[in-house]
Amino acid sequence: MSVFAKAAVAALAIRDGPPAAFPSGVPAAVAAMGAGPLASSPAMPPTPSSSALTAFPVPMGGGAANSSQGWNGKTLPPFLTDNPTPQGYPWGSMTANNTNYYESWPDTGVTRYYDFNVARGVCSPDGVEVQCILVNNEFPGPIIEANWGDMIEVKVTNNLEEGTSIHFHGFLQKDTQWMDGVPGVSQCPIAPNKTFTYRTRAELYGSAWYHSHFEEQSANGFYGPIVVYGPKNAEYDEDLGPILLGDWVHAYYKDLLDELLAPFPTAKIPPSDNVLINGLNPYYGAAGAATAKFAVQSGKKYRLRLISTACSSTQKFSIDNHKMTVIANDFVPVNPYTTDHVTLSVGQRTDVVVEFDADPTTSVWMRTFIAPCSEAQGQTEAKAAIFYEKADMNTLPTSSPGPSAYDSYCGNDDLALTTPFFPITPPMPSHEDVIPISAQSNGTHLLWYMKGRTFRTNYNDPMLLEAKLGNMDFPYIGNVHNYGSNSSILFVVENTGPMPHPMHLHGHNMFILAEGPCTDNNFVFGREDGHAEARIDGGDQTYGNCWDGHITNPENPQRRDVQMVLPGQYIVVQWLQDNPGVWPFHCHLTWHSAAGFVWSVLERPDDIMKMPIPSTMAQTCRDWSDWTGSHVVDQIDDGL
Ligand SMILES: [Cu+2]
Repeated sequence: MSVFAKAAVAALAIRDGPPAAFPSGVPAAVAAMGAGPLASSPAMPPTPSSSALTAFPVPMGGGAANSSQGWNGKTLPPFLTDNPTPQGYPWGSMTANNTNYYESWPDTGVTRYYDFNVARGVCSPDGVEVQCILVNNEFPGPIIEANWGDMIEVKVTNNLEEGTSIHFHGFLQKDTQWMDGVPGVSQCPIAPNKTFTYRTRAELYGSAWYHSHFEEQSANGFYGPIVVYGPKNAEYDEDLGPILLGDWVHAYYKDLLDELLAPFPTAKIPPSDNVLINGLNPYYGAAGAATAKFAVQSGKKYRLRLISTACSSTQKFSIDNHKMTVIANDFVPVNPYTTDHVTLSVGQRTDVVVEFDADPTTSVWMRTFIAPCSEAQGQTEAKAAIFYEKADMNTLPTSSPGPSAYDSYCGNDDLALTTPFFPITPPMPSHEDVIPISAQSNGTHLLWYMKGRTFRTNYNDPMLLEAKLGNMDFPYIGNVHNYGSNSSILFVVENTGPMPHPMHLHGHNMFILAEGPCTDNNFVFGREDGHAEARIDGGDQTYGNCWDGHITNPENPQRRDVQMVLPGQYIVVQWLQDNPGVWPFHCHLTWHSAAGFVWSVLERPDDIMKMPIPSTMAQTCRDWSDWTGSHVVDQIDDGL
């Protein structure tokens, strides 16, 4: 058994009971930082939301200086109104079923401005004070709101003592490919004490999140929700806003990286310690820690924007005694279907409509549970309180979990169930790659390999900027695959190992064509000894293809930007080369993507050379080069 597998088994073995004692938990360095004012926090720009809020106060967690969550528990408007609304909507006559959002979007002429100050601080979302990385001194970070087609501009000031960057998850970045926020791929890291301004269009609409793509800063809190208002594909009365479901670690990410990348064979995948809903969930009832709360009115239907901001775990979401209707997966509205729970792997979003049809005095729990395929210790369930209008808000609910609340299946919903509301039939692919996944030693360290190749970024030399200059001869460790001007690419991702992998492609929504069993290592890896290992001695090998060729819903298959591939299974994904750039295709499980689990797609290089990449990108690299000229960059992972 591999070390990773042993770690998984160990994690599973210990996850049932609480630890013997409440952890004292505060590193000396954190305590020394105190809970006073943290790094300077510039005034926030006015939030674009002008909705009449049915807000009620949400108690602040923990007593540290942050945890504000100004958006938590408030309803959102149908769209932002401080802008033109031709034909009654910011997007005019465009609807969810008359517009192919990959090809056209409203040109609203509106820009939404945000000012993000990124700094280290102390936070205590669950009652345990830890070091975290905060945007504007908040955890989770401020909400970004825009209407479909608006430009979003985020000025980021880096007050960390290390680099940083922001990735806008699920954004296509068509025409702004250099704004994808991946250090060493689309940009140099933002150097300490420098600013960088991201500017991108909200080309798709729905629910998403932003997060740092620099090392594992997101594990310590550097993320926040994004809501892009757009046409409805289902009716509801109110929008209950983002509901962030994220696991939480109590250690600083650099210390966890030391464990993850300890020399073989002592490497260990860091388990999560807790799980949070909108940044809250008292750790074993920790005094002073708050529970997230939501207010609803009996008889109304609410949209809930479930967003997995998890570091590594798969979430099972449910609401006691209530069913829900799925209306979107990631940025893709789907034909509605009803369920009693939702599964979210890392980075995924599911929008649901819930009819709150119980008596007005009702209060119930919403729950998110860390499914047992995840590396977890400590607390594996978070609860948030939902109060109907006549419920006693001072008394927490006493409702019982539904039959699927602790469902252990880690895969996404059956592909047969999930069809996009705007149908698209994928064309025949013009190129196919079979990509088996393996965890193996490179001689000293345990790393992830895709088709026998692993990845490490070079912060100082972003691949997109090299491609712009016509330099397509990338180092082998960049794991770059040049797909030229192919029209459409198909990947068969094969996972014979013991862990699930949430596979994410930047710059695209993927057609999810099929999934199925894939267990025969000898077949997959071309071996005779049953080992789940690819050859890593260089050169492209051919591997066995587990896919039997079937496609689920071939006329209109599921599309999304993250899809889970389960242990012993394959997934088949396809995407259109409609967006020239350098796009990571990676496992979104933080500790996997940190250890080489990244494949770099080089798409339409001839068109990259014609891109009008602004000079701020080069200046960011000069600033980074200056900083690294006098500071050592402590990069022990692959950098993403
Ligand atoms: Cu993974």
